Formats: sequence, structure tokens, C-alpha cells
Amino acid sequence: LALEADLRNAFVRGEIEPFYQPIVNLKTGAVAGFEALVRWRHPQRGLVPPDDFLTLADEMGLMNELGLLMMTQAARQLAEWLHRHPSAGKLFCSVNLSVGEIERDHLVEDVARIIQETGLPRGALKLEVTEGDIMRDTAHAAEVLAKLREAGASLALDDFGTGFSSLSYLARLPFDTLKIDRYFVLTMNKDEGSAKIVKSVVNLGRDLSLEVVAEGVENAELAGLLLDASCHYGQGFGYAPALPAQEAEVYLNESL
Ligand code: G
Ligand code: G
Ligand code: NA
Ligand code: MN
Repeated sequence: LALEADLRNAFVRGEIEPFYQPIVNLKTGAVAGFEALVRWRHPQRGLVPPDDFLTLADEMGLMNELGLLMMTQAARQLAEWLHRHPSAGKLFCSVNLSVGEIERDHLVEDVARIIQETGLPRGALKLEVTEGDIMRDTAHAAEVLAKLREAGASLALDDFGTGFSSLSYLARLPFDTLKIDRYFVLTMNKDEGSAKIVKSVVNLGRDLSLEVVAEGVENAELAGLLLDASCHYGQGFGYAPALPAQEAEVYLNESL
């Protein structure tokens, strides 16, 4: 396949890069952090979204390389932003860990090195995992997550509510952040059940001293409902989609 040959070269040619979606304090509108989301700037096809190449990257055994690139670039970018925008406070940037990365050798050493080299404060580099990804080998995942946190990363449980045994993981694993899956958020203005689930998840997160992020905040009405539910942070197209680094910095600056 043409795309396969292109993807192999894309890393070497620097065509793979993170975009940054703002995660906003629902009360103040200030940017609290970003989620780094991978993009491929293909010379002919233009911007290729992850859904069009992550499966291929996985089949080609490129996910570890992709994850390392994302963590390295996001950490460097965040260090720059922290330097240029001291009023941004405890700004963080999260990167998605794929399932194979949790199980790979040297992940913890790589994360520790990246944090050390960039001089990021503890917790500023956040790693997102989904329930499904830690379910494959929970004992091992628990060990890796604890070591990542020791190495100075913070941890988010992504897509909360879509997997199984969520509650036992939440209590046992050292998460800092809970991300409510966008399905519940998107339907909370139409479906009383969704609204109640969001409210209970926010309360659960608060009781467990977790920061709660609602995904899929597509408009002001949803932001208002989330604020009423005492949710801390929102992420979604109502604020901004994932943006190229320069545009993300403009958004950050204007939000402060
Ligand atoms: O950014 P977008 O909404 O198009 O992302 C689509 C999917 O790709 C999301 O579910 C997201 O979790 C996944 N994704 C985006 N960037 C990364 C990345 O850097 N690493 C991994 N493992 N998944 C990513
Ligand atoms: O949880 P996950 O890593 O899959 O989330 C990232 C994905 O969610 C990205 O593909 C991003 O484009 C998408 N996304 C971000 N904000 C919104 C939103 O407000 N609405 C919808 N439908 N998708 C969103
Ligand atoms: Na994510
Ligand atoms: Mn998610």
C-alpha cells in the first residue's frame, strides 16, 4: 500500500506531530492544560487524522515510536509554554498511551528521562490510559502506573464510563484525573439518565480527590450544566478542537 510506505517515512521526515486541544477551567474559562492528539501532515493528502492511520501504525509496529515522539514533543512544547506564560500556573499536557506501551520495556525510563531533560514540574506531563487498556493485565498495569507516577508523570483515566469494572480500578490505581466519556456529556441536555451519571461521576471523582474533566463539551449549554454539576474542567469543540502548537499558544494566552 502507498500509505504504508509513506507512513514508514513519515517519522523520519518529521511529518508526524502533536496538535493540542485545550482543557479549560469551566468556571473561569482559563486553559488548565492540553491533550496532545497526533496528526500526520502528508505532503499530498494534507492533514491525516489519527483514525485514518493509527490502525496501520499499530499493524506496522510503530505505536511505541509514535508514543515516544508524542511524549517528547509535547513535553518540550509544554516546557516552552510554561517558560513564556508563568501566569498559566500548573499547566499540564496529556498524551495518550496505547495499550502496547503500557507493556513495553523502558517506558518508565523514557518518561523519567523526558521529564528530566525538559525540567517539567512533577505532574505536568500527564499520561492518559483507558480502562480497556489496563484490563489486559491489571497487576502489571498497576505496577507500571505507580512507577510512572514516581517518575513524575500524572495519570488520567480516559473515556470513563465506557469500560468495565471501572470502580475497582479507580480505587486501586494511582490516578490524578478522571475523564468522563463524551457520550454522557453530549447527551446530558437531552437525557436525564446521562445528566445523573455525569453528576454522580463528578461527585465520585471529587470524593476520591481526582480532578474531573468532561469530554465532548460542544456548546455553552453543556458547559453550564457541567458547572452546575460542580465539574472542574471541560474539553470539546465548544472551546476549541485540537490546534497546531502556535494556535494553541494564542488560545492559551487569550484565556489567561
Ligand atoms: O484527534 P482525534 O479526535 O481525531 O483522535 C481520534 C482518536 O485517536 C482518539 O480516540 C484518540 O484517543 C486517538 N489518538 C489521538 N492521538 C493519539 C496518540 O498520540 N496516541 C494514541 N495512542 N492515540 C491517539
Ligand atoms: O478520549 P479520546 O482520546 O478518544 O478523545 C479525543 C477525541 O475526541 C479526538 O478525536 C477529538 O477530536 C474528539 N473530540 C474532542 N472534543 C470533541 C467534542 O466536543 N465533540 C466530539 N464529538 N468529539 C470531540
Ligand atoms: Na485521550
Ligand atoms: Mn477520552
